[in-house]
Amino acid sequence: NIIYQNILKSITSKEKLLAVLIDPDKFTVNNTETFIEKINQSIATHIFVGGSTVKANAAELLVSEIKKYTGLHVVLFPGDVTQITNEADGLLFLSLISGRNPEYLIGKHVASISKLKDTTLEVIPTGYILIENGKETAVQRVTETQPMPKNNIQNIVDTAKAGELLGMKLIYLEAGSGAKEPVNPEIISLVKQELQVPLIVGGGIKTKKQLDNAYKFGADLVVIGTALEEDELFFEVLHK
Ligand code: 1GP
Repeated sequence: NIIYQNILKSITSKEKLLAVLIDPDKFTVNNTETFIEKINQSIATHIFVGGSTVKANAAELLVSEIKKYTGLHVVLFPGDVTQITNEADGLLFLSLISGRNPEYLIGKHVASISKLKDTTLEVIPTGYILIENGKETAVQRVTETQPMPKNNIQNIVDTAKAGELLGMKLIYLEAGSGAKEPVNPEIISLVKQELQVPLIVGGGIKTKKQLDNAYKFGADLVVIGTALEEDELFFEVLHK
């Protein structure tokens, strides 16, 4: 379990981790080489692949293309079972613990087992928590769950802690792809204080300042998707 060990190590060494999220549904496979080259020259440490509405096989095709051009670990961040492919290195086995839809708490997981039987993927159980950010997000729409109200921070903290006590190895605070505002610093910091396991933060991070803030308040790994997809110039402030 090299991917998880590396994440754990980063906590003690205080090295901050950055995952660039590529959504197979929004990404043109022909751009892979140039885009991955930019990732290679940036401070990114991981590549995540996944999305809420990906067509069958699109993820597999994209991952095998990505692997040609980078040595970074490619980790699946799947919206559905069809996105699971052994071409990747790891899999965030996400349970949407902010919601109360049994399909996304355990149903999809059961359905994925035939695919995972002989898998070479490093499977990392992850508690996934969707937080309200002012507008409806794809995760909310697809999973038919409500995000957690951002004012009830204690409830968010308790949810994260419950995930950890259930054995989840990572907790992911999600504002939703393309969120207007990232998860607010107070939430990050109060959740971080209660957790032993590493904390991932993503959704709506568009500036270096917001990235640094997420780290400052306790994120161990930050995920950026939309901002890099829409404006590759953002890579310039993320240079190694
Ligand atoms: C979404 O947290 C990720 O699931 C990244 O969000 O696309 O807004 O960067 P963005």
